[in-house]
Amino acid sequence: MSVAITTRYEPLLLRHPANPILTAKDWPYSINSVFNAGATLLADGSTLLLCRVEDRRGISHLCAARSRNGVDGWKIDSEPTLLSSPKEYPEELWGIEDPRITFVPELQQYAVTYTSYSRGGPGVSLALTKDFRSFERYGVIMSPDDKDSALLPRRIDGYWALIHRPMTPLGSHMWISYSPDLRHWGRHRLILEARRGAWWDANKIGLSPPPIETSRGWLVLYHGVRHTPSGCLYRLGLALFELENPEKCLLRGDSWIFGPEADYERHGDVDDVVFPCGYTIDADGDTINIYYGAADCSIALARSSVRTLLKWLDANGSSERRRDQDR
Ligand code: BMA
Repeated sequence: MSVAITTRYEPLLLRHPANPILTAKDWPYSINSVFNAGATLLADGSTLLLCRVEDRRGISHLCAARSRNGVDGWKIDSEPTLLSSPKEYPEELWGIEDPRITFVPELQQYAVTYTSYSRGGPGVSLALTKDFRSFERYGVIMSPDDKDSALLPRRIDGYWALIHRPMTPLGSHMWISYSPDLRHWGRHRLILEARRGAWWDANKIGLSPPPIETSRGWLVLYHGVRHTPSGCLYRLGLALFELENPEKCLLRGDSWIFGPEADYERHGDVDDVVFPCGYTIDADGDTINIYYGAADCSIALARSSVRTLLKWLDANGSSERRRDQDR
């Protein structure tokens, strides 16, 4: 196998000069940190971030922030928008984390999938909302240990499809599951495996923001976790899945496309973490705004272009057949 060695790389995601765009200092009430936010555009064109807020006990809740331009002038809810309710939902005992938002045209609602941190470990929960003020909770839809989940915006062959990341002692890989009603889930299939050995995405990967629907397929940004003697290193990679069969990976990039470099990404409560949970696409249909948690302490923004990401995958991605030779 030949490996292309390059001495320089072109950054695919450009950090916004105003980074970090949201920190604990911006919050209207006392918190420890704010990071890992789901994102969506609202009907009036403004941006909504549903932020993971960690309080000063270590327990997380979700809080909405709205901005006209998606960069500054954030109007933050004056109190938590979605708090864990362990009395009705015991799986939320230790908080709710890392929301991903999918607008579902058929339901005319936003589906929010998030990690509920139970005594039995992290699981995936679902809530539907029209306005990010009231929520219809569906409870746990994937039992522990499972996280890094998002719903596809439309049915595939008549079934809702959810990407998620169950954890096993042998590795944490990305799976897809289907449901007729968003409550009962089955037909579980492995769709993307963590690599092994020295790879940047060895042993543990997970979906980052919800998949991006393009004419070429579902473009997926995923995170890979490298365990190092000084802790974990979170970086981002790219893959493309077939539109009508999202189980089929068409291309996967070999190298990571974004990793911790700026000071606010390298140092925080958890060093060396970039962790996007949401994106918005501008009116040009191409510019993508990626919102990511930095070092589990703040929210930052990086911009790219969907066309450029696809072009990069064409040049740097490999198909299933070639990947099999790497194993
Ligand atoms: C992951 C998630 C994220 C967090 C990251 C780094 O497992 O729990 O919420 O940002 O670890 O701590």
